[in-house]
Amino acid sequence: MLRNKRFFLLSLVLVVSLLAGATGSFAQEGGTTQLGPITQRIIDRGELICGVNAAVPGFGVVNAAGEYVGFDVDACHAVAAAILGDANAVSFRPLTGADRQAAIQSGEVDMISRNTTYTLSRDVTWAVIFAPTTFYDGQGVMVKADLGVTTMEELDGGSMCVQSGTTTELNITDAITSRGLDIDLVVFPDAPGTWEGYLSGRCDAWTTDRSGLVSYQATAEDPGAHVILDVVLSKEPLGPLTPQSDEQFAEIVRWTIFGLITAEEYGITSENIDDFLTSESPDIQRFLGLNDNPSGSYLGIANDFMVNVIRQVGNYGEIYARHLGVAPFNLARGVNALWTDGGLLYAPPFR
Ligand SMILES: N[C@@H](CCC(=O)N[C@@H](CS)C(=O)NCC(=O)O)C(=O)O
Repeated sequence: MLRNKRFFLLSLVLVVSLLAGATGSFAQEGGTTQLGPITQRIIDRGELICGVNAAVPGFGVVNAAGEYVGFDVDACHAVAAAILGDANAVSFRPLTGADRQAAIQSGEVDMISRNTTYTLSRDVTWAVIFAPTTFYDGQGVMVKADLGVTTMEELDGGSMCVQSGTTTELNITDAITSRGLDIDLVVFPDAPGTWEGYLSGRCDAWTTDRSGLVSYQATAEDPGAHVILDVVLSKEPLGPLTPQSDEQFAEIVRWTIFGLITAEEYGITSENIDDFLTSESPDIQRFLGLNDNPSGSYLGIANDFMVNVIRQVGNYGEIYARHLGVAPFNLARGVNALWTDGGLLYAPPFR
């Protein structure tokens, strides 16, 4: 009787595992990759839902045609191309700094790609997985040129505009305290409000990520009227993030970002990708999933997923050049160059 019961239970476990395997798993050499719940829901709905910025030109903004565009926005397009084979299968949700935690925890968005700093407390308390850093940044301070200020110390006794729900707000408090300064913080809920507050004279200075300062200065009516001080108050490694509840989806996002960096390293672009499809190089064949070399199959997605990503979105360098390397930003790559060019961008091998 007991043996029969055991046999029944064992068979039940086997059938359930087989059924689970049949729904949303991809066969691959040496095993199967079970799709996680977020990957599965993206496939079922036929689009990715991505939380982005709508207020930082160059990184995430709505253009005149009503489309979301920018460096961070392209990370969403890349993930859509990786999973669905269509870079345009994305729906965007604008998020302010303070909206981010609730949006990712409630499942309102599948992922966020919005100048978000990778920190210990966010990693743990937001229950998220940060993808590789896509933009190494640091916090800066902007003042009006006619104020004649060149250092933080000269702002003693003055005021500074800052946005709530950001690392910026926390860092500036530390920076003021550690320097023994007396600077009043005037807090706003979003970037346009903070900028307007600074412009209208509510504060003497504006502090945020240097990328944000460059973005607003470059698109200001008179860029020369503002100066970004020669000070970096923090480390702000910015990149996408996904819920901890789906490690498999996080792997896809992680390797899509690594793929963008790797493509730049190999010199594979949206323009020349077809030339690489017949490459004799084992590295390239593995990276692009050609000639039965496993690549995307490890992730449960199209084996040649990076071909779709590069063809439709381009490599890291192309994305950077398209949004940040052009006027009015003309932002140098700096530490965001490849490691081979003295920068910090380094992707592990596709092997
Ligand atoms: N990297 C920082 C700051 C990010 C941030 O929210 N920056 C502001 C100022 S540039 C922004 O993007 N605001 C846009 C908005 O809230 O609409 C963080 O992750 O907290």
